Amino acid sequence: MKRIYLDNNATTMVSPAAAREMEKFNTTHYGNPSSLHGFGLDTRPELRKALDRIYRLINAPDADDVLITSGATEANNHVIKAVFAAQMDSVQKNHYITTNIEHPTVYRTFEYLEKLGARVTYLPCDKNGLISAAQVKAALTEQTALVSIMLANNEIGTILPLSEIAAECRQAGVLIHTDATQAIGKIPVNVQDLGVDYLSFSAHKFHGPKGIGGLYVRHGRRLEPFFHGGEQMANLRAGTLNVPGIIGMGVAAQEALDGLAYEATEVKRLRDKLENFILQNIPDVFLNGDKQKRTPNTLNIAFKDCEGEALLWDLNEHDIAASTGSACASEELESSRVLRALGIDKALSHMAVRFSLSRFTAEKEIDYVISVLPAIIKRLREISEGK
Ligand code: C6P
Repeated sequence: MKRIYLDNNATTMVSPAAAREMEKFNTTHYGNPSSLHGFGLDTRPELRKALDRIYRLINAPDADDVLITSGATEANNHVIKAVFAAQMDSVQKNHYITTNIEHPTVYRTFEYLEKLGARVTYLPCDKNGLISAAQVKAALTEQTALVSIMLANNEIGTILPLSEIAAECRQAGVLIHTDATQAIGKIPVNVQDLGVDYLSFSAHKFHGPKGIGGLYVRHGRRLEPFFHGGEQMANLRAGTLNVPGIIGMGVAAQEALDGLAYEATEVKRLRDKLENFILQNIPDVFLNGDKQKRTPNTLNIAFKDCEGEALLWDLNEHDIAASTGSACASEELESSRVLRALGIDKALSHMAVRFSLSRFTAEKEIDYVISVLPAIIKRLREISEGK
């Protein structure tokens, strides 16, 4: 059997259809869309088509903007720093609300703003990784400029009640941003139902290419430019458009939308098969995150007396790829900040592993994992007990 990839929250395989389309725009239709000749002009209708597909994926009305970025990192940095820059002259609006389970591209950006004088409230999640609209309401003040809360968590998959949170923000006249990077392609994401002002995403999390993503901006919401020096993206982001990337993201967006029912049924069934097997057959295991309010592909589970890193190595020896948490924190010695935010025992937080599936995960792959996992865990536990 070929290698088994269960780390789809870190990144996904580019879908064959997206890869095929991108190839054309790398080799034959390689013009710069800003150029006034055939090579450039040829790309424009295809770019429009790709953007339309991206709008449809999040149900964005035509009047709203989707700023194409290099991914969610840029989108998160852009919106948070742009709101801060727009409020710089206002001592009245110097407060920000976020959570203690955000991706580092959000919370580290807020930590940076704190150094520049911003006041930031980091709302604590409950033991399942949930944040309530009531918590947000209680934290809102006359000074709050922006609330930034993720839609789905990357490590545990918990889905947060964003439409209720956004309703509280609207009521208070405060801007609301959500990082939807881990939600898109896994659950329906509809900016009109959510009622958010800004929303970030990355194509490589839904079988598009790396280095491309976007920031949705509701009509009428202000956004300071981040990159200056070009008229691209209505002067909001200078730089030659990544045409193959946008085209690939467009195809992936269409496929992600078409595949949502499959995610909710088949991908979830396979995730549940793995989860139920582990819970029923391996003693002393602890599920992290909310069992119900969770993305259908994600399973974060701690195996007592089994170091997460060691387990990853053993899985890798069996050609199975998983992770202990966020890929960008894989070099950190400290255990996951998200798991510690759940209040779980520090030692146990070092024993967690994230399995994340995709629509390309086959049942026989899950069956293989199930067939080798008990022996791997048993061996690692014996080592840890010094047997
Ligand atoms: N999370 C993970 O293993 P970029 O790298 O810009 O495409 O996406 C950053 C990002 C932003 N928000 C969330 C919620 C994310 O999950 C990620 C990427 C990966 O969990 C890599 S750290």
